[in-house]
Amino acid sequence: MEKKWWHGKTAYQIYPKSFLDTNGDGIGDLRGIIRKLDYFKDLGVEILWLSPIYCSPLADQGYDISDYYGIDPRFGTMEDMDELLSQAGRRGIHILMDLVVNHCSDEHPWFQAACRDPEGPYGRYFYIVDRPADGSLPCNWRSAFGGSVWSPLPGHPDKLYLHIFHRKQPDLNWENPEVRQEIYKMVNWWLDKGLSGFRIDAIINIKKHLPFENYPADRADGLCSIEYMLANAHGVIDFLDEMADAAFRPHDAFTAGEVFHEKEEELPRFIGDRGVFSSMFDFAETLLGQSPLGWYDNKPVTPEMYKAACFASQKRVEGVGFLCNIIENHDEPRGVSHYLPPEGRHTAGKKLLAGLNFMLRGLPFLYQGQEIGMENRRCRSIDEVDDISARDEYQVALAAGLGPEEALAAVNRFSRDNARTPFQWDGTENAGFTDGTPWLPVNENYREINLSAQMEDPDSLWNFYRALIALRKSPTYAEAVVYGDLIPWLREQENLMAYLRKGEEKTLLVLGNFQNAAQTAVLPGAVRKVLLNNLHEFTAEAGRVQLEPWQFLILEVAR
Ligand code: TEU
Ligand code: CA
Repeated sequence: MEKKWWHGKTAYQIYPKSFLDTNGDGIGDLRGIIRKLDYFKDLGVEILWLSPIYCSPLADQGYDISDYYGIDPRFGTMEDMDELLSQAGRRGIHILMDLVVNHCSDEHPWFQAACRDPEGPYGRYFYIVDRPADGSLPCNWRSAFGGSVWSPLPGHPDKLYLHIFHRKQPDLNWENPEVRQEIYKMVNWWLDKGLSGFRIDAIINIKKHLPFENYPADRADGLCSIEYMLANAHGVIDFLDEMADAAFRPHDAFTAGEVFHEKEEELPRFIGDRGVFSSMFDFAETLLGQSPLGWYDNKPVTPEMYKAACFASQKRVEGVGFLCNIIENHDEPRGVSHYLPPEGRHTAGKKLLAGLNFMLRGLPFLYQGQEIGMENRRCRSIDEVDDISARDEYQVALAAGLGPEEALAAVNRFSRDNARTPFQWDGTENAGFTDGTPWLPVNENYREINLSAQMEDPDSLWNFYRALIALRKSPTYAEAVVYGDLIPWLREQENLMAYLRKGEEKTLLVLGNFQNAAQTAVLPGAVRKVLLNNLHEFTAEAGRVQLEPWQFLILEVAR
């Protein structure tokens, strides 16, 4: 596999709205990110992905863009962005933006022009159809945030437009070459500015299987998940290859695709040596336990499920490319609340989850607040919920016959707000996030969980992440951590997740006792060195290691 500049780095996703507010309006901003660049330098993070900061009505928190060339004034100005790029560059930090081109905002001038003249050139930028005379819909696909993907075109009750996400997010018509050229022009404009690349939003959705047709309904609403259409759609790679040639490859940009439901045989074309992307996220773990019926029907994730999913993903990309490994992102519940059972939700358990994920082969991608173990937020009423997805899932649960309390419980487990509460900088009012009123309330636990306390505590989760990042860069072990083969170890031993990372010279054994009871594990060779331990105990004798509840170890072992 060809070596790339980003392979050995650690990446981090910033959710700007909740990162740091510097002007008291309760909304995180670019100046807040600039102010904290030394924080990332100190932590060892070298790639930052910013969730969208473009001009947007924020109907879906910026994933609805009304001007791809502008910074939303709530986040700052283009001067701030330029300063962020240059200040980051000075520190060796690469900046990625979010590329949201499956759809734009209904307030984008393209869509406004399409509404004025659906038969004109901008009408062809979208999927606009005549409403069937019998009042039916062109197809029964369900939008990601509930209801049909079809809504009436404003000003034209006889026409409908397609939106896979919210009705304020009309899908761009990638079949139209003019649309594609406009997008590539914009991507090049940003890359020329000094951006290192993009995280690419919801990209599998750009290729629709046409003509529009129904699939079997999968819920009582008579609609079906978009997945059925995606399974039938072919050719997304051709669009992406064109975009890579037109923009990514000439800039040697780093790109991480948000890819779901890819076709197995297309994997090398996604992330192989001449792939359309540098990498893509591994969502196998986040999809565990998910029910087609809705959040209310989701099943808990067990350690055995987690282990199996991680190893299966590793196997799939073996010899193909690098995945971006995540515990959480802005669409997911907090990983420590989701993957750890209640009896494991303490610092030792959080370190175990951190280490097991971080040491997988691939690019570790931390999410804002993960490094201090931020947890889910509990809402007492649906009125406290901001997330449009959670509000829809609440209705889905009610429609399925759940009572309001059960429906709220489901929403609290999976709401995207869980990951979007303000970053907990310190124990002062509003966790040091803002002097004003935060746009989304700070998690009530900020006095116990905050960065300032963890920076002072050598045994904190934060210092553990720092040690993991340092190990990934250490001259002695980097080769094994970054490029070493991943070989599952004692795979059948229940609630033990263990693997070898076999490099050219060093072999590491990663061990996690994913349960609230001790167990022992057979060693593959003599222990040379304990590189990381989330507890103080360490007992190895007669070729076995004793593991305390929730113990996590990285050992250098003889080959
Ligand atoms: O998420 C995409 C998304 O929600 C889907 O890909 C979905 O998770 C998948 O189909 C599961 O089967 C991205 C952003 O991360 C999210 O915040 C946005 O709301 C969404 O796109 C729309 O831009
Ligand atoms: Ca602000």
